[in-house]
Amino acid sequence: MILRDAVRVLVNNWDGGYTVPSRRLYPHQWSWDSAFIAIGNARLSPRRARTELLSLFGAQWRDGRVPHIVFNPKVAEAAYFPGPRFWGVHAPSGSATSGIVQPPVHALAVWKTYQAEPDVAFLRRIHPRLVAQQEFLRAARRSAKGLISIVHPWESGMDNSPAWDEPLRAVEPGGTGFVRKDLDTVSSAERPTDRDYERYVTLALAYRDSGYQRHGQFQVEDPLFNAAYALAEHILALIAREIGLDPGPHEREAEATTEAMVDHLFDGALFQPRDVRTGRLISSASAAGLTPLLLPELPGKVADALIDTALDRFALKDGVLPSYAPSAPGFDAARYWRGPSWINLDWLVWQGLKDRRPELAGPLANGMLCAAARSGLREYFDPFTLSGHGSRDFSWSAALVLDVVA
Ligand code: 9YW
Repeated sequence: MILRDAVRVLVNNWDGGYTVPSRRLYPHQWSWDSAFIAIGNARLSPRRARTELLSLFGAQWRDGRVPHIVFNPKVAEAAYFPGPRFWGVHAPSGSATSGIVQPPVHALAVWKTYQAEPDVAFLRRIHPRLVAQQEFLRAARRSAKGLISIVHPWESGMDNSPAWDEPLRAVEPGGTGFVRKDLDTVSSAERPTDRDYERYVTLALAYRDSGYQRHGQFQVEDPLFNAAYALAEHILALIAREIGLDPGPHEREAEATTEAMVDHLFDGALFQPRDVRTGRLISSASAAGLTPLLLPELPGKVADALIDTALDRFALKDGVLPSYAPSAPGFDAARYWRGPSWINLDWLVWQGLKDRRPELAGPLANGMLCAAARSGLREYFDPFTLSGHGSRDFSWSAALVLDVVA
């Protein structure tokens, strides 16, 4: 039943060259969604997974950035806010896109797709694009500490995480006079607040008005983003081997980034974001801080400490993970990235546990399946009751459930 549903969602949300995250709420192509969706599609139709990824990279900018949204020209401007006119920019391919990025989990998706059906021509085609994506991040976003910054909460993929409350306080909200579309579909109790949106808009406009070169008053080194970046280097080394290139530089970059993360973002129990503007770690309780478990180069002691934290503060053994620790101030079981469980975060941590601690990975996989069985393929779930929130028929929930059972 869940599997039939998952296939139905992926088939219905396919738009000919890519998959929309959700028909009503998100009617365009999103960057990290496409990566997760490809991971699920690789189990059904590797060809479709390859098409999804190539279509996203088709909208890559000349500087290597992969925009977080690629707009469908057939969808009305008013269908999503902020739409193509707000961002005001086109990729060299001619597609209207946003100008910010999302966590670079695409190399992982490419590798999973390749493992499902080894197609060397695909690897050769997408490899230079993955390299350019990483080069953009190094050129535009790397600090002296060797870590990559995000310049907008939307770039974290976890828009209103309580981790961003503190750095967002420094942003003078000026962005008003916009009309949100999300509240037509989802209850305001399950979404970011208007106050959040005012700051999101202010930051996006500042970046846009500099031609997407100089960011506004938000610059943070996020553990999930950096884990994705370092894992991408690790995977680029695997891809390089496969297509006869030198894996050495990628291996060194993966190791150096992992080391920089441990040195600068690890607080002894959890990886924390660092506010580059103040130079201080943000003391938070986000499940993003568990995702460095994905990194093969992570020292065993650090991994063990993270697993202890996952057990103590995120109730790892009980099923799905909350996106924010329930005991921490700011937690909200229903509001978007402030506590609900998300299948993509569960899946990333599950990936990090599969080889290290299979006895813990199993219950987490089971938790994801229970949530989907109880409430359907919703966008997010109450981590205690598993009741569903946000949009219905959500693509990455469908895709990653398929991957978990495969
Ligand atoms: C929005 C599409 C995107 C995800 C993000 C999520 C949300 C867009 O939806 O952002 O309008 O709120 O936060 O991670 O990629 O699924």
